[in-house]
Amino acid sequence: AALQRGGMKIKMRKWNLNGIWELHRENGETVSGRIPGSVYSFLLDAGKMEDPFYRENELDALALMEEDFTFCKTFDASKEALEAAHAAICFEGIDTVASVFLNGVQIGRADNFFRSWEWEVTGLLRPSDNELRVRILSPTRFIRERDGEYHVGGTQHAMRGFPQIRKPHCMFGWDWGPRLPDAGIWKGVSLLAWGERRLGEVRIRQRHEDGVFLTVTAEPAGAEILLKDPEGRERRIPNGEEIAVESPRLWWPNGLGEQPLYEVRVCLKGDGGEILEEAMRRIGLRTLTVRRQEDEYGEGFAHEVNGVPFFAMGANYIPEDSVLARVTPERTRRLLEDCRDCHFNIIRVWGGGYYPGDDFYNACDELGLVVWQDLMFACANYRLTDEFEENISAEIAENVRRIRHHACLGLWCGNNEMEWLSQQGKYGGDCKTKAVYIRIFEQIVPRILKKEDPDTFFWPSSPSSGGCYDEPNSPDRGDVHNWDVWHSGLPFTAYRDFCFRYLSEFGFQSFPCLRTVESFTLPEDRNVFSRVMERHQRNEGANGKILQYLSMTYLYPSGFAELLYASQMLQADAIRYGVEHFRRNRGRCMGAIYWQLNDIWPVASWSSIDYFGRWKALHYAAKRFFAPVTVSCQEENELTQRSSVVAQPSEVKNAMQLCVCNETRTAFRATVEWQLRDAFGNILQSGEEEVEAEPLSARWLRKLEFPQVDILEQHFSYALKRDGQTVSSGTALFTAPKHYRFRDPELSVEKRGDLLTVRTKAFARGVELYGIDGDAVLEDNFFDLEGGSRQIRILRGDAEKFGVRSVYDIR
Ligand code: BMA
Repeated sequence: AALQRGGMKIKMRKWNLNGIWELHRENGETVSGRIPGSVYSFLLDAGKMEDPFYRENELDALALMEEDFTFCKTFDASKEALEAAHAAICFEGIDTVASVFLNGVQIGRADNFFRSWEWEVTGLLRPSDNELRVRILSPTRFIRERDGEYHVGGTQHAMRGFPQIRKPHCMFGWDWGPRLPDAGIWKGVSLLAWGERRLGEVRIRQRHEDGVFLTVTAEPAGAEILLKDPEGRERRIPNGEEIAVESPRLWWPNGLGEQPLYEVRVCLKGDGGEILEEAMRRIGLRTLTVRRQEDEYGEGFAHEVNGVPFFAMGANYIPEDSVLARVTPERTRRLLEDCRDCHFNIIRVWGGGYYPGDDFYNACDELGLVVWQDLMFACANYRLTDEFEENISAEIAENVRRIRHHACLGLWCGNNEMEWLSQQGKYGGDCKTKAVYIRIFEQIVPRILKKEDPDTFFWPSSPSSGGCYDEPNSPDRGDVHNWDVWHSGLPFTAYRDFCFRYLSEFGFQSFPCLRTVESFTLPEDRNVFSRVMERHQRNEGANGKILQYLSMTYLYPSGFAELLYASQMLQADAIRYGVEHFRRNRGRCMGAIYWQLNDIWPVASWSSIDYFGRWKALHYAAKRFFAPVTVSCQEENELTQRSSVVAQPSEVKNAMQLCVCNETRTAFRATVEWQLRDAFGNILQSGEEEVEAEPLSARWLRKLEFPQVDILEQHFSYALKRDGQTVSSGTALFTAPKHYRFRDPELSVEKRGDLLTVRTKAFARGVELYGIDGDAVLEDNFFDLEGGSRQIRILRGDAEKFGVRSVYDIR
């Protein structure tokens, strides 16, 4: 029958079925809204639900999810669709367990958020009033019932039973995220129609060896292939045969070179030469792998691009919003640009969220952000049935095929923390769950990857030393998650006790700024131990932990806003302390990816950019400590040698040692200047040194000793200068900031156009310029100022009135 429809020549057609749909609730209520969308987005847009982020509203929003929901749409089908040899309904993503009906006939069943679904509907369509119905089961009931039959363990921050469903784990809660397991149709829906033939898989392989050789293989074999270079010159290349790329332009990560991109267009033509279907893949010419080499310390772990090992600098990415429909390509792009602008060269997509959409990878290709891609398994055990194996195999194959051609793809990683935690017997890890772990992540997953993407490096877990439960979190091999600072409560000087090979996680929490706290609180909630503030802190007791760390560093802040500010200063210093140390040990250590880049809602967390896109002190600090060329200081002072002021008197050595790090491919010649200053910024002693920093190196300078220094009144400052311009700079104290005798800097700020001028009368540490009536992202912020004034450009934002503070105000 299909052939009689005369579909032989019909080209692939696609009709969008997004837009307005209806949501039917169990109580008979009907709400209309937009797809892609969800229960929460429909109810929020219709004004039928309170903001789930506000105060304790999360609880009501969670209770809602005990219902089943039905999403419906009616649509007309064109003559072309009715007459085509094949017609299908395609869902790019359904959240999650659902039955789908067209005109009363069940066309499919979905049970995996991470997969797309295409169901043939040939013969089922009618010219008008086609009714598409998606019935979604309550996610909370679903996991409870399944887990009742067979329990699988997982992190206590998510709802019990969360690993029972292939849905982003963090939707059920995490130690930074609320329990808001929404349901819906989270990606596009369309009606497809085509004739006899369709485009199939497209595979692109590169060989780099005295030139770059490219093989594009597209199905069917008759498909035509065009290659367009970054200058826009296009040529036809043979399908399935290797060609040499003329004057190839290589793709490099941010900071190491450019990101030229080539376009591969695949085109299926009909007998008369008419185009039936087209597909496009954008690629970058590069080799990108991980170099593991045995050495005197153990085994190295370093990304290698075009044969050059580089130091990975970046952060961990988590889902951007509990209500997925609010994540737009523009918002994601902005977040990623904020990474590029702070000199990130990598981003880790963490395994408890979801595989981002194509826009994410396109942006990373363009911005030079290498992606460490976890598969979506995290902090859990799973039950390995045949059905589960088939389901995850299809999920992985589909996502790998979608993502594998991207220039930015740095590696595939099996999961987050499962090898490490199950080795410790966490989440009920017994022999059986360990055996299941090995089967999934050391057999099933690598087999799929070998078939679908043999050219991309595979790593079984993060952290891992290579698998088989062989010391997964060893400091001497593979990647490490280091939580001595924060979870284990050690002071951040403890980062210096280790020389890890590659940190894929280490982090430190802070509160978001006052404007963000105001978004979810009433004035009476604005105390960090209030019920609402505790609900917006998912790592139990951690508001107290922030105060614990605060006590080691700063005076007790008397105001709420100053406490928020102090927490951010603390976080920025902690991570800076770590990153600078890791970069100084470049070679042995080859990566520092801090936990975490962003937030899923407004919350106290490890993020450097909050839910609203506001930069915390840490993000500004990252711009300084991730800069391609930096000077940093390893101080030996009271903090590194005495545990408290009442510790037995002992001699404390006061010394400063500077180090220049160059993470570019060219040598850098510059001058390092240093000064010993008083609390007003006056210079008491100074020196300078010419340095030539080799490409991709860390270079120590001679250690400076200050046996006579007055540690409470004097401090150290340093800068790397080239052609009169400061490339990198910083200050270091000889005691904790709480004990330094800061003088009132009488800070002032003035705005003229997009320029802010800040003035100080004394040494001011951590100068923050903040919008009072709006937001602003500045070219620099939370910086140290020795005296005089400095001009700062506003990069974006609507703030007109600005306030200013510094560490002096933590009192
Ligand atoms: C790691 C991550 C996350 C978690 C974070 C902070 O373990 O993989 O699971 O949110 O630390 O605890």
